[in-house]
Amino acid sequence: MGRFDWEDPFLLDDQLTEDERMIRDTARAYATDRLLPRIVDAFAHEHTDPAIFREMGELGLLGPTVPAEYGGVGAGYVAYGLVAREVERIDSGYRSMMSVQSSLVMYPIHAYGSEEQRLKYLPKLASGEWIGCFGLTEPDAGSDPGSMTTRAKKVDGGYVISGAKTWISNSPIADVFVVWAKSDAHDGKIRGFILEKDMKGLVAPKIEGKLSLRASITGMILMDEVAVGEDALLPNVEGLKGPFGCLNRARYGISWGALGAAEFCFHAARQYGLDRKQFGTPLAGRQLYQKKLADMETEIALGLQASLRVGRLMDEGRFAPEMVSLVKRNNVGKALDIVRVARDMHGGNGISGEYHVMRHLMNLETVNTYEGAHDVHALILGRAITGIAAF
Ligand code: TGC
Ligand code: FAD
Repeated sequence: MGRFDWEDPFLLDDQLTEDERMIRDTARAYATDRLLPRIVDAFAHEHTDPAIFREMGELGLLGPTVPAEYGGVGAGYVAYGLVAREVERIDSGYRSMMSVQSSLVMYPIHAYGSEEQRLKYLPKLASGEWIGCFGLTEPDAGSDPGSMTTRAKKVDGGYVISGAKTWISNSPIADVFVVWAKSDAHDGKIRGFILEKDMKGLVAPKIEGKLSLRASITGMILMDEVAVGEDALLPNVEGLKGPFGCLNRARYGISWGALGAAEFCFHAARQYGLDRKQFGTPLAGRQLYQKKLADMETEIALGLQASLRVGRLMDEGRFAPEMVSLVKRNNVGKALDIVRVARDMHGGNGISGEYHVMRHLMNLETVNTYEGAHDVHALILGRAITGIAAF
């Protein structure tokens, strides 16, 4: 007979390699010791601490899948997912900072960049000395990025880029901007460009007053005839598959991360129910309370197994984007349900910052929308199931 561990019902831990457990433990210790003590204040005051990038960089948590010669640690995608889970256990905004840097900035420079671009940018992004952002979404092109209007015009020796990107994580504090634009030199196809802070014509104003993801700064990227050289073009990809190749990785990481937030709230609701007595007994002794905990544990355990499977397939080069849509959509949707129920189980205390559950709930509203909204992933799956695109 096997043992049953309520914190790890399917013995996920046993399915990891020694190296994966080590990276997971490093991320967990950092998140608990360094991120948890800061988050209540950071969220309340909408404060993003750029030092977090350098701290994560020191521990090898930025771009962990990038090979060591470029500053990464050459880890696999399961390890990357485990890092996302640990960081998002504390806050989705901190995971967002990490996953944009890793999957949306370092990945495209490594996968689509020239050797010069890799050597120039990746080590400083891996150490957190430089902060990166990823500009795909525009005011009139969100779920439909193919309708973007940002343009790269060919000029002697390079390009001139004009357009506006919005809802861009990290942009107001970014040094490096991976921006997607339609290029007239390439038949109007979408191409990636690496822009830098302080380029003439580029500004990145902050979007103030978010009620979600308040510890992660978000802004616009406004480009008014930004002149760049040929060396700014990512040479090795063209079309929407460029940005989507990055999104596959980030969405997969989110599928782990959202469950980290859900686990935090599940554990908190369990402890709250054991400690809190009403009608003469702990709330955790009530059937309704236990059913909610059982539902939470079930969805978290199933979701983690699914993400682990997709991660293994990714490491074997056998994943399909639809698998990522399935786990991103399911795990974030389930996490949102779990966290809302956990908020309810905390009663009045559940709305206060120090219990964390309401913050996770507000954050997951963003996570459900970005990187492909919940219903957009349903349509991606619907297309695969029926062969008919219903976007
Ligand atoms: P569609 O016709 O489906 O495809 C156009 C081209 O792209 C290729 N492709 C993919 N390649 C790799 N991976 C994928 N997942 C891919 N999906 C599509 C496809 O093969 C085709 O290639 P080619 O060579 O034939 O041209 O394109 P569509 O315009 O019909 O797209 C529809 C849809 C809904 C799938 C897509 O537009 C979509 O996923 N929309 C959601 C947009 C989105 O996710 N935006 C995210 C912005 S970044 C962000 O949110 C960061 S937040 C991060 C944080 O803070 O953590
Ligand atoms: P819309 O596309 O307008 O969608 C609105 C609603 O309509 C959604 O419910 C959607 O599911 C639904 N919908 C859309 N199309 C269809 C359809 N065909 N059929 C049925 N329903 C549909 N973007 C970046 O490029 N880089 C970033 O770093 C980044 N960071 C972000 C950080 C935050 C905090 C937020 C909130 C967003 C961020 N985004 C980023 C943008 C994010 O990816 C978009 O918000 C997302 O893709 C949805 O686009 P939209 O907001 O324009 O919504």
